[in-house]
Amino acid sequence: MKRDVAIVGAGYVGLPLARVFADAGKSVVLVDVDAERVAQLQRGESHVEDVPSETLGPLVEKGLIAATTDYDELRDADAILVALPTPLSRQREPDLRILVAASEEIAKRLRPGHLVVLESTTYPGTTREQMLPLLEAGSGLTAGADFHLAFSPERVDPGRDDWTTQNVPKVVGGIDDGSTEAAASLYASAIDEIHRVSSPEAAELTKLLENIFRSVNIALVNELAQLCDRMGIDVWEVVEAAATKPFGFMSFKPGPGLGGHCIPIDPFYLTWKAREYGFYTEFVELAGKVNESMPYFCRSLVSQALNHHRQQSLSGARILVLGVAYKPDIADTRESPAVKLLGLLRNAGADVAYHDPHVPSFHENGIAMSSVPLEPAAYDCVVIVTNHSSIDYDRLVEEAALVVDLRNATGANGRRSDKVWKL
Ligand code: SAJ
Repeated sequence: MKRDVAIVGAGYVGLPLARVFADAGKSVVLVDVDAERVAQLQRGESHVEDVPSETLGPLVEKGLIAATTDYDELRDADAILVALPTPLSRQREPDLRILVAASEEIAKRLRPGHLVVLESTTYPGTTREQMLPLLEAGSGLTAGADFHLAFSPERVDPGRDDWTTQNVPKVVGGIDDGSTEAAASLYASAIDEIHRVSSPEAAELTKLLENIFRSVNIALVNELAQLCDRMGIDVWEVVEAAATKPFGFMSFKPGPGLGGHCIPIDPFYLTWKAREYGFYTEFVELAGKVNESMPYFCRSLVSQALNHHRQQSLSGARILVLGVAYKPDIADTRESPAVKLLGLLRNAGADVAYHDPHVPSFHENGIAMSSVPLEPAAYDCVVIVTNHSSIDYDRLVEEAALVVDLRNATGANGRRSDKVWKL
């Protein structure tokens, strides 16, 4: 069946993208290798919080959104958008195996007139150096002349509903003007604002700048948090005060480290590519080091709190980790610093449980656990690692014997209470 748009990858990027095109009346087919996920989507059931089943269902019933594991359906689509994971290898280098495999499958179905757009966050050069040759080799076609090829970074902020795929400006950069215009006009049919750049490399680096900007600034306040701990200054008070400056400052908050599938990972895509040019992105790497040290710093904070407040060591202490998702009010635990901290506390001999209203259970980093009821008094220490808004933190402080607050969830009350230790 002819489709306006095919989206390869039905994940947290692909599904909101499908929704926004369907809302604009376009017919969309989602192509994914996960047969169970495809079957769910065909039933109108969503696995992505940002696109609830109540929204997806009617679009599937109307035939505006379909899902398949069959790459052959790409032939009948006018445009092919690729929204696949770009993880790091164990050596923390770009792992493009998923993208390469998909490009080879796409190439077999490529035909003259097709538009292909890569949305996955990756290093500058991926579209032109990796994807283009695979598409040409597998199809016998010539990029630019026979089919259009561009990069357009995804800018999904999971859990956010004020800035959405529809109203966040879309950056597009093609291998030539024709490709840029083809991508721009496709996205313009469903997205409010389009911003053209001169090449896929510029678009790829735009996304990395956005995410590295966050990683570096979070690392700055994380470093200050460690200094403030030694100086006896409340870093949260300082960040809040600096945020009163109406210009020239953007506030970031310290925490137990970086989670998610973007901020902790994307900077290393640029670091890796820069080496090809004999260039060392020292800022980026230092930020990574500082952010990755935070779970260890927080472990020592818990140890100090138990020691000073209850003359207890970590070993044998009953600890409740409150919030294991990688950020508040979502269920995703990927790369979550809470999971790293939980493992460190366990390795130190503590008896650790977790409570997270959004995460009934998880299996990450070789740790598989289920959420326990929130009973603060049953533990020697409660560690607030992810500050979900549904928790009553004042009540927690009343009921708990000791609280270590890594997110300033207890706010001013935390400052005043002698049983609250804050990052
Ligand atoms: N974090 C801090 N301090 C802060 C902000 C965040 O410690 O001041 C931590 C969070 O707890 C989380 C991690 O950093 O563990 C990442 O947080 P995030 O707010 O960047 O959330 P992501 O990774 O889900 O979404 C980000 C997008 N977020 C924002 O722009 C606010 C955006 O950078 C990208 O569109 C998206 O990643 C992506 O897909 O690249």
